[in-house]
Amino acid sequence: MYCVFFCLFEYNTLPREYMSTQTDIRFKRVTGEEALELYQSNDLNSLSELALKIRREKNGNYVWYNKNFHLEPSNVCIHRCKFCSYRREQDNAPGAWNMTLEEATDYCIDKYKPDITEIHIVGSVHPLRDINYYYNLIEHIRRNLPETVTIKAFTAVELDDMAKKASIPIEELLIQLQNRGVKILPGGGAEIFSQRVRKIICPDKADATRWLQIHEKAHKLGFRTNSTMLFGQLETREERIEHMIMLRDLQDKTGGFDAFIPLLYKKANNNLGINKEADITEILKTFAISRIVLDNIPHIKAYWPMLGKETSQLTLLYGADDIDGTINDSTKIYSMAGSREQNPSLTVDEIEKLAGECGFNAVERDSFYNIISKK
Ligand code: V47
Repeated sequence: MYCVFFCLFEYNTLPREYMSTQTDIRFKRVTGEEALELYQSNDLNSLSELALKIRREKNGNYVWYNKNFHLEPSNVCIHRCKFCSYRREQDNAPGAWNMTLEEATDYCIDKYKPDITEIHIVGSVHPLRDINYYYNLIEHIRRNLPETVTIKAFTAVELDDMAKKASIPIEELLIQLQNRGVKILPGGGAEIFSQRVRKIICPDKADATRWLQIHEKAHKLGFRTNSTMLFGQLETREERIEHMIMLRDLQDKTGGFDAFIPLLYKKANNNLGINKEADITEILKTFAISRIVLDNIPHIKAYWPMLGKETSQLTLLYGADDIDGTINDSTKIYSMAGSREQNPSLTVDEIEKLAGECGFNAVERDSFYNIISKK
């Protein structure tokens, strides 16, 4: 074990090396076997040290955040993902919602404050909504919110369904959405790429190949996109590393991913039947390994509405550099799955405190990681 840590720290002498795009420091690229060896280590201090070195080299002392809110137009979904606590079978099921265009627009107008810079739209694969609803939704939002608000919208799974229903190629859908104002794709729907696990937890939706293909095509059209991994469910550590390496390979080709977001599986109100969530050491290790393996993805995001504020704070010491945003009580996916953050909202002061208590500086960013303000 010592040997793997030692090798990775010896930046300049190693045979296969990765030259960071931002500085001259060279890091050795880890293999899957090395990553697994690091994962098996209980030396959390060294894992933190290594992940911190990499995050400092890429992001200095910054903890990035933005001022954002989410729109979740519906939770009625054709897919029956076993881990999902959010979906409902039909519009009239208890706890279901399905916003009309007017309701969605009014919601956005209500949530918007002058300093908000991003709206994150993610919902479900509704059985009856077609492509016109989604085109109109983006058009209405673009007309009603100022240009200073970037639209980040629709996971690869939602896009796959829209394109299939409309019988159009995914490129055409992406171009139509881009023309209407979508700039970024969120990273959802990736879950875990392992076919073995996907067959059990989400057998009927876009598979790993399709998810990666949609992101690749989006990158080629100029979209920035995020990537995620749902961990702490049925997957093994090996499968997590395979997932990361598949993302790393695509990033080598396109460079289009801005962030990787390890999403912690939450067990309440779903059908996966797991009664123990990943514990804190597994969470911290997963963040550190992500930072180490994904040497070509600039940001590791700690999505605090799911992790909780305290755990998110700790992940900053294990490679995370982005804490998502202020949210303003606008997402239900994680509160319905049992997150401690039942009405997630953070003020700028709270974000600055959260980062500052770990020795970092909170920096407000726009959707493309340009600095808006820092202290
Ligand atoms: O794909 C659903 C996850 C994702 C549960 O791109 C669950 O900036 C844990 O992708 N326990 C959607 N996770 C959310 C998402 C996201 C969130 C924040 C930021 C960004 C970004 C993207 O939520 C799904 C799935 O992996 N999810 N149910 C659950 N019970």
